Amino acid sequence: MAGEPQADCLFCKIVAGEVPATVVREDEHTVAFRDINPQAPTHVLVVPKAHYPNAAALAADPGLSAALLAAAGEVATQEKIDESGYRIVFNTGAGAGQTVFHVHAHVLGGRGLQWPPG
Ligand code: IU
Repeated sequence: MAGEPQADCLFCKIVAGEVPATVVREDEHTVAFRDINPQAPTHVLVVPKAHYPNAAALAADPGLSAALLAAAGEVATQEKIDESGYRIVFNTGAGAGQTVFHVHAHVLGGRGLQWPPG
């Protein structure tokens, strides 16, 4: 069923507290934790607690999609990167660099960010 935890999913395990992570924010629907391999001074991943493999699949739940984006914005405020500017990225598909197939928003900031990304 859509959204059900997947036994082999790393981020489902982080959500369940079975794998440690540095959690910076949590609410009823989302968890935000620091990326283990940060690409910027602030690099936080925001995930829905429910399992959806990517952003396109998450779009089936508009309320949860909105909750995830709101949480990403709140992380940016909490991390004090909201005024300097930050980037929210959903790598979608292996060809775009997605390596963990539980949808996650990368929240990146704290340095200048180039466009287009590599
Ligand atoms: P991607 O968009 O699927 O490539 O992002 C996955 C991210 O998950 C990537 O930035 C990793 O550094 C990060 N990550 C993590 O934070 N903790 C882990 O145990 C593993 C990956 I594996």
